[in-house]
Amino acid sequence: MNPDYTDKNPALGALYGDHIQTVMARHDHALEQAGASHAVIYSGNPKLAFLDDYHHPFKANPHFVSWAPLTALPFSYIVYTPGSTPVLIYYQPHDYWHVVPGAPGGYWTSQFDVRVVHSTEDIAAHLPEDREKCIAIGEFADEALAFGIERVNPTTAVNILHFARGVKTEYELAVMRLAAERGATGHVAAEAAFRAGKSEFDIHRAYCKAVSHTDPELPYGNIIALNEHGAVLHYTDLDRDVPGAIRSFLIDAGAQVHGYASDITRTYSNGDQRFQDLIDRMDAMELEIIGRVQAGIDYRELHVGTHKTLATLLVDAELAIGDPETLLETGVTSAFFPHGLGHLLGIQVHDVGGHQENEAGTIIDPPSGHPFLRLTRALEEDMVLTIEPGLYVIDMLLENLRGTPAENHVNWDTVDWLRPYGGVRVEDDIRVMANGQENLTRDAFARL
Ligand SMILES: [Mn+2]
Repeated sequence: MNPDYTDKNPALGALYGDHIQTVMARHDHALEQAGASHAVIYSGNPKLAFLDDYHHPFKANPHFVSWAPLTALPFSYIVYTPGSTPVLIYYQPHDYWHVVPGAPGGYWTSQFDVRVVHSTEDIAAHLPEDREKCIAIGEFADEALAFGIERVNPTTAVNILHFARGVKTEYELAVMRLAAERGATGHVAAEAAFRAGKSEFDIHRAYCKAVSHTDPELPYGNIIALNEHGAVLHYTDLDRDVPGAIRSFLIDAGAQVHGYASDITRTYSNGDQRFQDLIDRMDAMELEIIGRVQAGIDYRELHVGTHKTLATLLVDAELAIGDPETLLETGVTSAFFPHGLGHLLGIQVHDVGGHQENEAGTIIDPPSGHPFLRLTRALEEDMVLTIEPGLYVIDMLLENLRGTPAENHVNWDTVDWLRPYGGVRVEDDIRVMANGQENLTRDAFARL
């Protein structure tokens, strides 16, 4: 039986009060530093497609979601004044064209002074009168929806809040364990569809059904890649046809619970033992790197260290020849593994604050030669991040090695063998602990 993913889940309700205390303390600090007295956080509104009367799927302001598990509540506001119960202006339009949000209900209601409004004209009356002492946080496509607040998304406050969000509360960790479990359920269904010889499109449908998500509810577009499609890092085409021969399956897909994401990748072989051996090597390497995760570790070093470990793996798998230092220096490992080791995870799949050294917003650049690394911070307890090493045949990158000192360090025959399989990526979601880590993903698979 599936766990309770709703906002009636009593276990989440028991943790939510402390979560709100933490969120309020973060806003107390942000407001003080910004020299303001009230935070007005706008949920956002759907946007129209160009020259059309249809809206793009609504995506709530992540700042709003950090307060409440309300991912489908446009035109709503949270008004927070330090020392007072936060006010939730809950927009429930009179509208017979669409389904409107139901009456407020769920564990979150006890933490807010909820004011239901039926018209945007009724919102202003619930905002603080001294607008010059307010900051607004959100995307205001229509200036009128900021109701005269001129300080919109001030950098001082936003940097503080983004930096703080890197560390999760107990409530957030519980929600993310559920998101991991939901995603794992989808992965099991997707693997079964792959074993049954389905197309990418039908594997995708099996996944969405298992996690009970529409496409816009997925935290990111599913990567469902058969054969060489696995080498396209963000492959989202969903081929409708079953390929003539099915060799491999790379799936990078997550799920969400109350706006928090999981982000999980697995690679499967369709019976070929040599490719399975490569998957097993990558799986063991991923677990070994996860074993290095703990508070105080610099994620940049973890990423560069992965290249060294990968170099040894490439030699063992007969894809490369040479010592690890040479394979790093000549760019061989980067050609096989051209993306970052991982990123912060939370309300956003690539969560904010990954490059922030501090709450003032000082940026830590990725190490030279590794421009795509999204997390450069030192790790702290209760951060949640991904570890996702990969290895692919991307001809565009491997061809760049021709005519360079790297050329003789690549075993091109093995590259030719691997090309029809695309590549391998294994990704888990990891909570940083003081002296180790919690693997949200493996734990979730084990609970199924
Ligand atoms: Mn990821």
